[in-house]
Amino acid sequence: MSEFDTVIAGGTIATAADVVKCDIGISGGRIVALGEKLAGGARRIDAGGRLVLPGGVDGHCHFDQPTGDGSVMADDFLTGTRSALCGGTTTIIPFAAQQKGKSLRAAVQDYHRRADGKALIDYAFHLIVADATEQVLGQELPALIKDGYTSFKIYMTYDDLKLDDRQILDVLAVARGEQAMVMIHAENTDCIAWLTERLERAGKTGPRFHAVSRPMAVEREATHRAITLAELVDVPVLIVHVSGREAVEQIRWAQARGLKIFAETCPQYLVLSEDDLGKPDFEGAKCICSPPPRDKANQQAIWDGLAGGVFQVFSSDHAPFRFDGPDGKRVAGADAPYRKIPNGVPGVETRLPILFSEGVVGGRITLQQFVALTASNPARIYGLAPRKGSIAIGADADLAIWDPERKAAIRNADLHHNVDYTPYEGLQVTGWPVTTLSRGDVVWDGGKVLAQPGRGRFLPCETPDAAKPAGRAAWQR
Ligand code: DUC
Ligand code: ZN
Ligand code: ZN
Repeated sequence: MSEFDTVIAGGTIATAADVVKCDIGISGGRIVALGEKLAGGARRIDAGGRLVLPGGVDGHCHFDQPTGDGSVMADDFLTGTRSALCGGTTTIIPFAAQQKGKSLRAAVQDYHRRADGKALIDYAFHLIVADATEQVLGQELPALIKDGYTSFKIYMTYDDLKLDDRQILDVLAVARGEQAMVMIHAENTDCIAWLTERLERAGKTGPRFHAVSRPMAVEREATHRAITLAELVDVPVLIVHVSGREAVEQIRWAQARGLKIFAETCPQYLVLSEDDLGKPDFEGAKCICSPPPRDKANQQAIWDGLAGGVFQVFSSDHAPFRFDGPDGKRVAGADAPYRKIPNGVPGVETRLPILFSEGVVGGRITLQQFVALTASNPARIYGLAPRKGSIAIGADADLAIWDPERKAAIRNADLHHNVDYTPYEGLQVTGWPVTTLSRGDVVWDGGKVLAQPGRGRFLPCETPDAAKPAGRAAWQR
């Protein structure tokens, strides 16, 4: 009998550090050998002419998350993970979201029920802390962090989710004490409300005014405030879905001062723009997300931030709402004001191909940067390394084998989510994952999904090294 269940032979492997020609030996779902001309293998996969990359870790996506406005997310753990693996992603981290007035622990239990028996690939949970009560701060959150839910998102806007500055300081202090990673949605809620009131009075309610109600200054101010709050508490934070230059400037400034500020951006800020929100016949609603897509100059600023190391994480922020039908983008009516249109774009399957094509093939980032941004860094920052996010002895054999030359236009008809559109329809991309392995199982090959519902496992996360404080903070002395 061979010592390997599977050998991936003849490929060029890439990690965040290196690009080398090397075979991979897999046994018991893990990588057990890296070397030239590995013999044996009950199964041999010819990766000649292909790139073999760590499977993607999507550190920000929303599947089957309850909403407060009657809308329903189109993807659950089955269709969401199916779409993910077809695009080369092998780990997802969606959100167990607390509802105001309810228990955080109950949200986690409910979210496990939603995932159980459905996921095709492995998954961890971030938490969303929407109600910073004494019970949550003193008991639920510390206990959940110890149980392996070591990262959580907080919001500076959205009425049903937002925390004020005082509450943010409280949750940051808990994160510091328990060594959790805090993700912050940074937009100034009062500015958005004030602008929206005036736009509505003037009858300016079409999808394109979504962007007018959330200009760059709204994000810039909140980004700066989030950085300041994190500095006061002396805790690292990660600013999610950064959309343009002025927020990038704030983060770069903070990083240059030695503050531990991490940052994430997403495909929609590279290839969509405010012009897409202005498409006629309500089509602009397809691209409504927050922060909104901006303009070409801001797209360039995001590229500069990716190439220059301001960003550590590139996620999809997949938030799937159907365009047609009563419970998606049109939940408040066929021509509803932008304020009532569910926020979010689908993108868990197209995340990697868009960054690969526009970034690596386009000469804007290196292949190693691509791997770092899409797999290794999110695994490390969210406490899943060394098991996930890299090609190394002992790591899970979560791999994506890419045809780096495959050219195609993105078509919703070819995607595997349960959404009836993609905002990237017609975008030409070069490179696509042709085979995906999850813990050594081939789950996507030859255009076919080969995984069974329920094979994906829940991953408790470690407290990330990045969240370990160095000594006492000034306010603790
Ligand atoms: N913005 C978010 O903050 N979450 C989901 C989708 C979106 O657009
Ligand atoms: Zn957000
Ligand atoms: Zn999100």
